[in-house]
Amino acid sequence: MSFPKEFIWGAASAAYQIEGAVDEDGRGISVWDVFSHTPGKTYEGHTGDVACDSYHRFDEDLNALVTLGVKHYRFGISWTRIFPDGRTLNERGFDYYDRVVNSLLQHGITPWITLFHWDTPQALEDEGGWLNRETAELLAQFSGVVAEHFRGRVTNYYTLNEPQCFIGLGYDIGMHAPGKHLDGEKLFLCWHNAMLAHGLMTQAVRAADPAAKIGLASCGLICVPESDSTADLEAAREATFSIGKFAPMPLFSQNAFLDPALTGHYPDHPFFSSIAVSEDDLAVIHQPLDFIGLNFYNAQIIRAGESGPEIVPFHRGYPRTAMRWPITPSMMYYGTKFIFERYGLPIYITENGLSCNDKLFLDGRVHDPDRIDFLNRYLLELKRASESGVDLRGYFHWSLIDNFEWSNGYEERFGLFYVDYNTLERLPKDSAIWYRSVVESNGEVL
Ligand code: GBH
Repeated sequence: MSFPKEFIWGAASAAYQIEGAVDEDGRGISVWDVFSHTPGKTYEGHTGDVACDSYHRFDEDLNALVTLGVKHYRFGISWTRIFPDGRTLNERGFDYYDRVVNSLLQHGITPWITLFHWDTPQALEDEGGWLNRETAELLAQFSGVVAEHFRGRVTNYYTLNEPQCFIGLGYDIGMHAPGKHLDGEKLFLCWHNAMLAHGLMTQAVRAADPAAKIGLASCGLICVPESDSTADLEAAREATFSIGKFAPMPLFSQNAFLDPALTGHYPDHPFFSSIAVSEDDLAVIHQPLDFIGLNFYNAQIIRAGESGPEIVPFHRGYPRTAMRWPITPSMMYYGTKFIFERYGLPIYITENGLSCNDKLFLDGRVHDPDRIDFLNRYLLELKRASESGVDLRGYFHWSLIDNFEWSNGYEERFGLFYVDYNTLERLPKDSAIWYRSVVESNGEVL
């Protein structure tokens, strides 16, 4: 027993975080261009103007993938390269992605496209962005055009990446683009339009390519039990799906997205009933999917208390990443188990990783034992999940290379490859070489 023979190993990235070339070949500006250029919004005013310059250096990214020996790459297509103002098609926008897809295929690497990783066209944002249903319809139109364009070359698609973040961080707490502060009905309206986008995107991709395989990429609170007693296990499961009690906001829950998308119902919580939603809309949101993608970083520890689940605070000195996110490997086991048992679909880990204070050592290399230890722990728990019957299909590491970490700019390094931001050179960290051995052995070296 171990990972299944067909288990896939990959790495992930997102368009705005790596591409740069923000005004080339007709690209339009997105909310992240505007937000990152607004003083005070990102670490030291960092922007994605150049990022890793992947737009001109895809060959170097390809080399990185080949070095890892991965046969799968998850990356984003920038909406504003293809529809600069959200409405007008710019065919030139495909040139770069044609190069990417064709060279991946030539190297036996399967492309996995993320259709939306947060880069709403600013022209649509100026009209209200996710407050408008039309934003959802236009994103679906874009998705259909992408699937049509790549039919025969690309089979795998993710619709939305983490609506929990682009609505929660973008429209509620304002920490991400477009930096708005909405609440109540307005916030739910944005959420509902994002859910509609997911459904409409799925329909549009299937219409353009009936052979397409489609999933979503969700995040949000995962709770792990303090002990392996049945009481703690059930408390952790209950807490994971109990909206608004343990997560910072109601929408920051896995089931805020997964319930409507996979069961056709919003969770039973006032936030999700602040506006009456029609059965027709719910039917649009509830589309047959091929898999669930989960972005897993950290969890909350829960125990069974006298009157229901309660939080077990992280003790002093609890292990944390450079970003101070707690290290909670067992989420790979419990999180995938809870979600598999609730929804029954095959699961891919679409993101998992950490930022470390990576730097060049005197010997000219990047030694990152913290990343290797973190991954070893998380992947062992993923293996345990797989062995215990969770239908796990694959793992994409976040991220292939260091990149623009949103409001944290280039301060946080999530890559298996170190990027020297002066020369833009990519250099394998120790973890890259280690991950290669994991990939080669299908996890036997863990
Ligand atoms: C993902 O989002 C994004 O998809 C990706 O673009 C990004 O680069 C990557 O992760 C790394 O950040 O409560 O302080 O312990 C991350 C979503 C939301 C994960 C907040 C961690 C809890 C942090 N994150 N979450 S904390």
